[in-house]
Amino acid sequence: MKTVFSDLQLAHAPSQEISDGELKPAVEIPSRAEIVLKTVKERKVGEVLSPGDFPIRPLHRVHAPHYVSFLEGFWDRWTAAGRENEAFPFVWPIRSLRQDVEIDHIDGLLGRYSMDAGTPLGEHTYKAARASADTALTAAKLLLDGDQSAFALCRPPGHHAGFDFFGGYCFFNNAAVAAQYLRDNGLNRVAILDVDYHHGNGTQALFYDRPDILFLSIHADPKDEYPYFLGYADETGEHAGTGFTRNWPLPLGTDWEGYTLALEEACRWLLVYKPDAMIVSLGLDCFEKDPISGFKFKSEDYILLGQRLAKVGVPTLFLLEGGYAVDALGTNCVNVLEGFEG
Ligand code: 6XA
Ligand code: ZN
Repeated sequence: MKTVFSDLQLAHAPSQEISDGELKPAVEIPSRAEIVLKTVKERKVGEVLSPGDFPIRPLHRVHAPHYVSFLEGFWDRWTAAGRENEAFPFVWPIRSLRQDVEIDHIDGLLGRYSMDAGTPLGEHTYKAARASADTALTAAKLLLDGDQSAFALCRPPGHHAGFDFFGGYCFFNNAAVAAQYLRDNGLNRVAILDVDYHHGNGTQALFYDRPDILFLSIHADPKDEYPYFLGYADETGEHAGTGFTRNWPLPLGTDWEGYTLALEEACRWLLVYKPDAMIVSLGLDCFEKDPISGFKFKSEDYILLGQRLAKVGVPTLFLLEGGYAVDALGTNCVNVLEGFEG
């Protein structure tokens, strides 16, 4: 299986994040990608390719052009306002505040285009996020060109990012961009299986009314875990997309055994849907030692996950999402890829 990776993705290097009422060391850091790349090479998963340069169009198929422009111009505006540290949003246009006024202030814009205060933006964030989306697109193109599987070593991750907002360490929704690209280039049905510990709210929302992109997600119950406001079992799609979203919220403390029932159900949906390709939003934060999560996967369980996904029997694009136990991240990730390849 080929891996796609770009060094530019390392340029987004946040130092701190806001969590638990503190400024803590950031967990979505470049070494995550570096250890995965190192393990891919050591265990000889396959060739490592650099992404191609894609035009802005595939990104605009998923994200609002004004949101993309906001991210692109953000650092210049931020520094022009006299700021020099990483940026965090802190005010949002929620219920009873106006949605219809045009915002010009950089702090207002940060709130307008975000869902949380936990996602630092820095000088090179846009460049890295673009490279991450290009990584996903390049891997998607490998499938279109006939590869049966590919691994997009994406960073920053994507599944929380929506049409016009960032959050949960995500800026561009790499899985969604890849799915739409596959649709735009001849595939009729694409499935996204999100196995990150957190619900992929951005991906779900982007395709909620569409039958051509099935979204399946297994994750920690949002009543106990981020993102709290989406990812419940009664969310099953709307309009033409009714029945084409499925969520399996699981209790904190879930281990591989507790997970497999949901995974089997998700695989059954995949068999019925018969997608032309499947995208796996591969978060590795179900791992027992993940510093921000509460599931109990062991490293060996990731081999089983890969083996099970292979049985679905469709061209598969693996795309890195979360996972913060850096020391084990390479092992866990390559376990999935090797399990898949058999
Ligand atoms: C709140 C937790 C963000 C979750 C990030 C993640 N700071 N999403 O791993 O999949
Ligand atoms: Zn996650």
